[in-house]
Amino acid sequence: RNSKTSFVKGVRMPSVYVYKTGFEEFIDKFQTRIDDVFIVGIPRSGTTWLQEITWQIYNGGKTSSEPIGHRVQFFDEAKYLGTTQPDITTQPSPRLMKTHQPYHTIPKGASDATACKYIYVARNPKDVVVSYYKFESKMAPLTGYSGPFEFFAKMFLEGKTFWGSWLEHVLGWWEHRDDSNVLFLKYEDLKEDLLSQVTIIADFLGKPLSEQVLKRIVKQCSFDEMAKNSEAYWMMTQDNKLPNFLRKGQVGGWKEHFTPELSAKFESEFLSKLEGSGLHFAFE
Ligand code: PPS
Repeated sequence: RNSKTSFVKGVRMPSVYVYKTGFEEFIDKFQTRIDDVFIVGIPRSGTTWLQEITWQIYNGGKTSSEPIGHRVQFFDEAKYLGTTQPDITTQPSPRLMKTHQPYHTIPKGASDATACKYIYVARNPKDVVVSYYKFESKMAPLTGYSGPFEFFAKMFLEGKTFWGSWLEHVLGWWEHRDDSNVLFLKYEDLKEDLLSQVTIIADFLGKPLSEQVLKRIVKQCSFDEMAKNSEAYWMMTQDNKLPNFLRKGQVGGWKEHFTPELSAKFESEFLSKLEGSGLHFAFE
């Protein structure tokens, strides 16, 4: 790994986001508002997709070529010195935000009057690790990774990639799936039937939309349509060598990268530990 790691409340984060800028204090002091919405997921689980869907729901099916990080801000980058995002703390309501924080570090309202909403998206870990590796390899000059996939996968299984263990992250949020302010989604379900998932999201947000607008959002948030607007999904650092958040947008791509041994490790380290939780993933 090329970049430095900092720990924020025990969570492994890229140092550039937190180094000497007090991100931990920022989390402690952050005041949630009742109409805040956090989109949450471990990196590469589909958070950009959910940012775009949520923004369009709030904007009646409009589209925009403004960078997604300006429309739905990246909470974890709020104290990054190089950020081009507006200051989250002074943004008008309703604030839409994206974060990779696990449940235990996410800002929570002190009372019902300040409780906000969380939309969590989980994705099968085999596709996550491939997507994450591809992303981090391109990020190599900044926060990334320049070694082989096998070693990255080992770090991922050990919870040593940024934002920590996939298993703990997903299960930490899964425990709260029935909280009234939490909506737990799966990437594979969005791929399978986007209309029903967008309808569920709009209802959860208290923004019921006409069939016509829902269908428009579904069309506009397909991978191909979003890819046409790819300017909106670059990293916020104005360096065109950095990756676009969109890559392939498929389920099952892991098969091209996994050996049978690695697949068996994912089964024993992660998937067998989901048994009894009621959480299942589709892998193709
Ligand atoms: S990041 O870097 O943490 O913000 O990544 P994140 O946005 O959470 O996840 C990126 C993966 O989501 C895919 N994606 C989509 N899939 C299907 N449809 C749409 N519209 C869509 N938008 C983004 C993106 O391509 C990444 O997955 P991979 O497998 O790398 O393609």
